[in-house]
Amino acid sequence: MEQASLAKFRVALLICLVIFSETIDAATYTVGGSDGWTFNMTTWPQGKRFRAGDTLLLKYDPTIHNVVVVNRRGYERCITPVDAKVYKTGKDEVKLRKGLNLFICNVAGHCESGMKIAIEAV
Ligand SMILES: [Cu+2]
Repeated sequence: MEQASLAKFRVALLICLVIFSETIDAATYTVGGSDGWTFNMTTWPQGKRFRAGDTLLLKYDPTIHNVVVVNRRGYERCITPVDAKVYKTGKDEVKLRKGLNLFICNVAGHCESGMKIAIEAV
């Protein structure tokens, strides 16, 4: 292989490795402690660093709770935005987007009791 095409090949290989390593780096985090997605969650997960593409696994009793994707106003005031995505299987996997990812449980009183999380993904 001549020098120039060898260099191109190396660059291409490097790009593939970077893409591949980012893919395998994506992690799954189970939300909460042994009780899973529940009340008083606002300090979870203290000190953990999340990346866009990581997955949150929210485990809970679907007859009692749900998971609603909200905006900042929804998070602060416990309001469900129109057309909000609602998860309700009791074992939901949510992929994090870059920036702030906000979730509440919109069962009456639950968000107000701290059943909400704010996750910053870089
Ligand atoms: Cu709830």
